[in-house]
Amino acid sequence: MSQALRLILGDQLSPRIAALRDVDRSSDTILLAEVNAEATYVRHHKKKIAFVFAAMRAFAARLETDGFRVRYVKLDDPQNSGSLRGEVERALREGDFDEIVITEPGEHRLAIDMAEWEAAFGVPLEIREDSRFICSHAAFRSWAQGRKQLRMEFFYREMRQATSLLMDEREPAGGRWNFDAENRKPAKPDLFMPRPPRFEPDNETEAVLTLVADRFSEHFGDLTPFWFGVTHDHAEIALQHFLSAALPRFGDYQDAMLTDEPFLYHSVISMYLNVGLLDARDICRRAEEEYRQGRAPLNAVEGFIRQILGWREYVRGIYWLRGPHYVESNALQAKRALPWFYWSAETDMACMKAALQQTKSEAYTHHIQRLMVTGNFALLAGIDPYQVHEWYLAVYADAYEWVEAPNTIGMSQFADDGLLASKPYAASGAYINRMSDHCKGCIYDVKAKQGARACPFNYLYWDFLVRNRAKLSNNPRVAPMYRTLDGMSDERRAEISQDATTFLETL
Ligand code: FAD
Ligand code: DLZ
Ligand code: SF4
Repeated sequence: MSQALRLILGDQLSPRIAALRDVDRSSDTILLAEVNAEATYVRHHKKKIAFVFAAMRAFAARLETDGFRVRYVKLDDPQNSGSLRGEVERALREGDFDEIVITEPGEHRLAIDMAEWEAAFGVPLEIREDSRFICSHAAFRSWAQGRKQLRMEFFYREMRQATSLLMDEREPAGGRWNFDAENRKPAKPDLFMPRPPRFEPDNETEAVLTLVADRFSEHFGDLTPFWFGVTHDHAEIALQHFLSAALPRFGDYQDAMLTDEPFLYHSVISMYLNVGLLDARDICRRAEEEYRQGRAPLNAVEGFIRQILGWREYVRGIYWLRGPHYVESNALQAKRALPWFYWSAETDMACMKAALQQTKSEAYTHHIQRLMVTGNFALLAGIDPYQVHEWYLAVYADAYEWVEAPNTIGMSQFADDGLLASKPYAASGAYINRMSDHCKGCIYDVKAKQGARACPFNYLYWDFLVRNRAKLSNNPRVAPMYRTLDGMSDERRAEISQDATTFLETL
């Protein structure tokens, strides 16, 4: 009888994962391995490592309860070879397998390594497509083929039609594809805040926390309090809480920021979804049901579904389409080193401090904090996009390269020359002031344009446009800003350059 070794990665914890299709309980072995190589390819946030290990252990226990044969390798197993390749090799040596079955990984780094395994081990290797994604590689390639621009909005409309999500016959529900124009309200601190459910660590999770504290003490981030769910049941509670308590206002306050409310009306499910504790199709269908049952308005439900059916599927398509060198893109030739305060959170800029402190304590910030605060600052300051990419990959509990890299390199840093974004997401302090309560507690003056007290985002914004004129001035969406810049006096332009130089030298 043939015996298969089925490898499940730390972000593939779904009972319906492709590698488990046709699994034979009596002969096959399912391998999960906590390995140093995966915990350190960037210095992941301690909470992220603890989350992945604890969720892996919980999933392995569930598989065992369901009668599967599981080979689970803990990080502190004395025999642990330290890498996935090493653990597969060791399992093959110690067992009698005539086949390896895996689901494609979420990163070029591992995909390149795994493609060599069949030859290296002399055992047939089957690599299955990851069917958790709604858009297959072939479907994305065929959508992208022959298009000059790969805009998310058009991809998203086709996904709506292909899945029938939020469709009334052949028309989009409510007569429009996109309700974003209604989704830009600043939040007030006195609003009811739904806040995500917090879960007490069980004994196994406590053991993981001890292990991570011991082995990864040098890594970034606060390990405790650890409140993430680690099972499918926990993730389901978090999703249900979001659907009933937060989704109705998700649209309205999607872009808002408040210093003391890290989560606002966001779902805080990306870490669960990305490791397989939740399913993208299921989430979208259930969000639609909230609208159909009259429990959530269309602007909220459409905005939410667009993030998952649109953005999430789209960035994954781009990642695999553009290949392993995409992360090295640097269209704006930005060379400055990542400032140390990205790790320490020691900065006087109140908006940056809030986002960075929250990153350190929660391994989470919401999209606008990532894009318009930490990402915007790195863009304006001309930070090397590869260093920005490594930072985002390390610090968030939901970060895997297939989703992080296009968001950072493309959407946030414009390093792919506009493949993803039709214009750079660059903004002065006025945007942050409009969407948040940060500026009133800041030592900088958001209204001041010049001098030591002026908000750094203000002069950095114009200096960014000056530095990147050759690349950006012909972009029709940026051209109006160049007209404003060109209307400024020489003296004003000199002040901008002086303020920016003085500030950037302090980084
Ligand atoms: P919500 O705001 O509630 O959105 C719902 C879901 O939609 C999210 O859980 C997520 O699955 C999906 N989603 C929303 N926006 C995006 C997007 N732009 N791309 C892909 N999926 C999206 N998301 C990650 O999952 N992992 C990352 O490593 C990651 N890195 C990012 C880096 C940068 C620079 C930026 C600008 C964005 C990044 N995002 C990333 C996208 C987004 O910020 C997070 O998905 C979101 O903040 C997660 O919080 P939430 O679950 O509360 O999301
Ligand atoms: C993120 C992560 C971590 C921290 N540790 C492990 C691990 O020990 N074993 C494992 O199989 N996977 C881990 N992962 C997830 C992988 O890094 C992830 O599968 C790849 O980055 C591809 O997305
Ligand atoms: Fe941020 Fe500028 Fe506002 Fe300070 S004044 S919080 S630096 S936008």
